[in-house]
Amino acid sequence: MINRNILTLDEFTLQQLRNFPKATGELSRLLREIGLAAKRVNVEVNKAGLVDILGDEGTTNVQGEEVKKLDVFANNQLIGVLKHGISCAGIGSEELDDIEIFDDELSNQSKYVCLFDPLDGSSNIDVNVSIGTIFSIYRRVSPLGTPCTKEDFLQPGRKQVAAGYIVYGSSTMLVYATRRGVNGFTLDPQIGEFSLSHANIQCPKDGKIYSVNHGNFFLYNSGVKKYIDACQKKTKETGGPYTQRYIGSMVSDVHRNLIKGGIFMYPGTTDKPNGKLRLLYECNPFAFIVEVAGGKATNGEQRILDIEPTELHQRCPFFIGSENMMAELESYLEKEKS
Ligand code: P6P
Repeated sequence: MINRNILTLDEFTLQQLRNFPKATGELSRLLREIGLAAKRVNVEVNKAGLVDILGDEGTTNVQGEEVKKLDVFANNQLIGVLKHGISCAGIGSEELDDIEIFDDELSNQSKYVCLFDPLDGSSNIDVNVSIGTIFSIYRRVSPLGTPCTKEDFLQPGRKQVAAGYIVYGSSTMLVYATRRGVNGFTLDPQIGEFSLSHANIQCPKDGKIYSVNHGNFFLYNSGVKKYIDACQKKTKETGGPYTQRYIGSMVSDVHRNLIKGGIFMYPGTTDKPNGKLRLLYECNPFAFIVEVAGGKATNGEQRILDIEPTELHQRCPFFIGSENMMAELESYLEKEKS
């Protein structure tokens, strides 16, 4: 007996559709397709220790990173559901050098394109640390009825129609945002459906958690170092004490800070001034989600969502989290500029 008080993802997206009678239902269908791929990935992630799906695929992806078998599986699942659906004209993926244009009659009529990191944090797979899938959805700028083009994907993050992630953690959660709000769905293994568990997620304006890789401390610029130093010196009287939480899996780190309040930083370093994280399918989706929830996201100089992309896999420094913590960080960065 399905508990009618708890909406499934499918029921929720259809309910949202009722609020927009003119909507075609394409976005709802696209979100449900991503949910289906996530359920299939979840099955493999949950048994990763038992079957020969662990370990490296023996290839390296466009990032030059060893490709884990689960990476390839997750990438194939997402491409499969979106290519055989009728709600997406093409995709960009961390695992693919270039975009994949679906170029069939129905897909060419689709309004949307999708970018994703199919399995972020995959270096953690072998040691059972939470990992995640991140996705970003844009309305095409190319004419309907034609194959999608690179320009459909190189849009600033503020143009996103929807964005979300799946975190394969102690439970499996799908969180997605549209301009109407951010909602979280927990996979209910009894019915095999994502069920609404975190309605209308708001990012607390303040927090006591800061997340950064301290191993790179001496490679950060002085403004970042001074902010981290300030975090370590917070007392009860100055809004602390803060705690440092960093598990090296961005989806989990940002998800925790979104729910509890906090700041996540992946700054540029002296050797990698653009940092490590990818603008299109890591920074933009999370920036959209956290801004809709009331937080902020910048590259240290400008709003992430205003960055005009030039390349599919470009990186950018990344600072995201609670509004007031981000404001304090920015005050340190500004001071060092002057
Ligand atoms: P570092 C995982 O590989 C990832 O892309 C993000 O999920 C994570 O936040 C970051 O890299 C961790 O990188 O250099 O701190 O190990």
